[in-house]
Amino acid sequence: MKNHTLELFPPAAPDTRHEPLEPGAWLLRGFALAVQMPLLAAIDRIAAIAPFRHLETPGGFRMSVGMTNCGTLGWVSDRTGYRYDPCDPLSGRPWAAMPRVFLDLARSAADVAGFADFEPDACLVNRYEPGSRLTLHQDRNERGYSDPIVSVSLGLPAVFLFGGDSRSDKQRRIPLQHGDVVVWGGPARMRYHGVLPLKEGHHEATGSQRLNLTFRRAG
Ligand code: MD3
Ligand code: FE
Repeated sequence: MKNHTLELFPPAAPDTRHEPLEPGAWLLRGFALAVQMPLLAAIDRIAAIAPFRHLETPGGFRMSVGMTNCGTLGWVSDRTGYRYDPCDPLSGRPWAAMPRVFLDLARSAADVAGFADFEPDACLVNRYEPGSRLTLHQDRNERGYSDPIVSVSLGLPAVFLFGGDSRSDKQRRIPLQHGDVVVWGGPARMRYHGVLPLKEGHHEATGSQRLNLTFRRAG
């Protein structure tokens, strides 16, 4: 018999289930909620050192997502290409150190998904405003692909596009909410992915924005 418990007694607390999305990919709903305040405070400190900026793509387009980084390496883009850089090209200075709360969250999420001993050295911080989007792409600037990528969503919800190993493969739409953490490793690591344009809205934690952290082993 079908279990109707959740329909009759919906959880009063936020949903925190762990859902395998595809081989190698785990959605940990609400996994970051307990540390949302320290995460947001740390993002403010990171952005005080290296402000959010709209990078230029090698093709000359301005990215609609604002970006900054922390860790020993940061992801940047300019007319010469994409790369990880130990310094912020705007200031010539190193990125902020990876906050302890970032490291602990990324490591424990990777552990739950079966990737032991994840040691990220880079965290790209993405800031979405209404209309900001990320077109379909692969993450292939890291030195190796054996480590997972851990992503943390904060603030306004977004629709994540999870495609295949070819750009033209059909994409699945996955709504991501405040506090959700996703671990992408193994066979999911090189999948094409993107984010649909952010809808207008207000979130009590971030106002009119969505913030996304992606933890990587880049070097
Ligand atoms: C699946 N960021 O920064 S996070 C990115 O919401 C990026 O800001 C999106 O894609 C965002 O590169 C999506 C989820 C994500 C990140 C990396 C992946 C999914 C991934 C790498 C491989 C497969
Ligand atoms: Fe990506």
